[in-house]
Amino acid sequence: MSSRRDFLKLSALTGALSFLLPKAARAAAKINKPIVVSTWEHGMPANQAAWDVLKTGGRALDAVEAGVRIPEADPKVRTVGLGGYPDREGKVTLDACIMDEHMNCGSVAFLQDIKHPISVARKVMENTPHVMLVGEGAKQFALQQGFIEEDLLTAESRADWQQWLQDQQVQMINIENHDTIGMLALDSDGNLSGACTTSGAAYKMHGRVGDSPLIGAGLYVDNEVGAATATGMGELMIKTVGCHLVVELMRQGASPEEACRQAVLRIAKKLGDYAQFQVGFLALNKRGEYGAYCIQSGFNYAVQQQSGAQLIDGKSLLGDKA
Ligand code: SD4
Repeated sequence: MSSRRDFLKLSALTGALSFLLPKAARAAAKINKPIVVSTWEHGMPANQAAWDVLKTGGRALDAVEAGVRIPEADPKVRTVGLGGYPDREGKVTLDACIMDEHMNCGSVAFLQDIKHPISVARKVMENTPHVMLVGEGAKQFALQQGFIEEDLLTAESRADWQQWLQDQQVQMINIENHDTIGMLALDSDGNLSGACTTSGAAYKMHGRVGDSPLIGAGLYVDNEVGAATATGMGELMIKTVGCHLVVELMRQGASPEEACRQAVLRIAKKLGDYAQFQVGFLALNKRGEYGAYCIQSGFNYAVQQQSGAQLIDGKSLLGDKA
């Protein structure tokens, strides 16, 4: 009891004396919230939708779901949801996951014919005892939950796939072929959540699942520390459990950018063929600081906070060496 009283006295004293701190230290002590960050340029309109939730004091979980639903529904975004590039059999198969401040998480993988996998993932989290549903089971669950079945292969995606069948070149995931939206938010209450959704690597094998629906690989949130999400060649994130690694590095004191850089270095050290691929990590910590790092240049990420919206180029391992 007395230690609690001493603590309260001490807090009151430090509060009262905080004007004696240098301005920079006071600014550093302030938590930058609310804030939302997300991968690639399609993160800009997505962040705007998330910001509409956050700016009125809404919950980070609601913000990230609302945010990533924007590219999911946009047929012009060819790598998420409706209009996503299909697999090599011409099927659009979607992967998504979501995680909140209480370590609740939900995920769907290899889901077909449902435009908003992120919302199905949230229903898995909230309405089932499980974390992950895949394929036909995930679709049946979505239909039971009131989602509508629709054909996600647009005329453009069909035409591109037919073109691809001619030469069957596997594409490297990069700015010309950018994919997943991963989004992280810190709300006014200081709580973190994240969401990640994708149609996955274009022209992947039928049945292939990437990192994006895998908690720890494509997304991880620990409300004590921070959150991370990833984009790029999912196999590399799965092999290193990349987003969990980024959060653990932040726990050990790394800044978001340094944690992302260390995770990229881990991939580079362990996986000999890393230079052929793109991987980008994006992280946000409990103080509202953010950062990113990737293998190749060309990865960018969107930030929306009180001061406005920005699109930022991620630093890269190979780009920075050049
Ligand atoms: C995947 N990570 O399925 C996804 C693809 C991606 O930018 O993010 N591309 O491997």
